[in-house]
Amino acid sequence: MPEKVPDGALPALSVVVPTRNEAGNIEPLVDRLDAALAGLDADWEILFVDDSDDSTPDVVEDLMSRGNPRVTLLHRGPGQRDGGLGGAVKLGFTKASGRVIAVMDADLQHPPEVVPNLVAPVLSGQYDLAAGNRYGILGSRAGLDGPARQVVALSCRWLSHRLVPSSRAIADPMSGLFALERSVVDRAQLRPEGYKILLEVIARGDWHSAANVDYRFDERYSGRSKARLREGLVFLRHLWRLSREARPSKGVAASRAGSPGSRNGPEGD
Ligand SMILES: Nc1nc2c(ncn2[C@@H]2O[C@H](COP(=O)(O)OP(=O)(O)O)[C@@H](O)[C@H]2O)c(=O)[nH]1
Ligand SMILES: [Mg+2]
Repeated sequence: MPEKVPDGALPALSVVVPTRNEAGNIEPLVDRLDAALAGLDADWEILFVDDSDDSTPDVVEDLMSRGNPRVTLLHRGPGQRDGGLGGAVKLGFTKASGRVIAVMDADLQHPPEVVPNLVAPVLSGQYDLAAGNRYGILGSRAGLDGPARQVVALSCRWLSHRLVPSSRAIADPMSGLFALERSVVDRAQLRPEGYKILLEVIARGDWHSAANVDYRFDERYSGRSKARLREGLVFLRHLWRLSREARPSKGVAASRAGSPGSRNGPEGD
């Protein structure tokens, strides 16, 4: 793939990937992102914000030492892992150099091939926030293992839309796949708890218009989910806190991209 990052220039797009023990997923993720973004008319980088105890940082460093110029690693050792997943993404926001920042999981549940569609509405300047949507006509929740987890996911989404009015513009506020203009988080006082960093961004970020981008939520490629029952309780506490500070709905400003004909969204609840 041709090198597009001129010396000294900042990339237009940073892809922030939080990782905890994802050694088996790093190479396929980087390969598929490289292929997916090969046609992007913008420079880009991948920033891994890593809290692993396995060989994930070694795998990333190996890619860097083999000369992949796009890959950057920020490893947090034991005792430095403030905020877990949400804290890692928040740190990624401050360290990423791109004008546009995308966030995605490492385990390939977020197919890298959707990233061009996800970032296009923000790179074009038309929207300042774009969120992946598992609930649209073109989307799918195939990777949510079992009916129980699907019911939990739908209930969390319903609760978010009820308790955090500004989230109603976002069809899937629980998504870990999203992109934003960095001005959305530059001055925001983010206090993420647990896994739902997008909800925190929706509630506290300085965004004005959102696009919902359908995608197929795939099976995890390698390794195991780090989500535990405890995450459910952390989410409820997070939601409760946000609901007490809730700002008005931004529904009027919202529209959709990448999901022609999609009727799924808050109004479909
Ligand atoms: N940096 C960091 N990443 C995490 C942490 N917990 C989970 N992740 C990453 O967040 C993403 C989503 O986690 P995952 O276990 O797949 O959750 P699930 O998709 O809800 O089952 C993956 O890339 C994980 O490696 C954490 O404590 N710190
Ligand atoms: Mg996962």
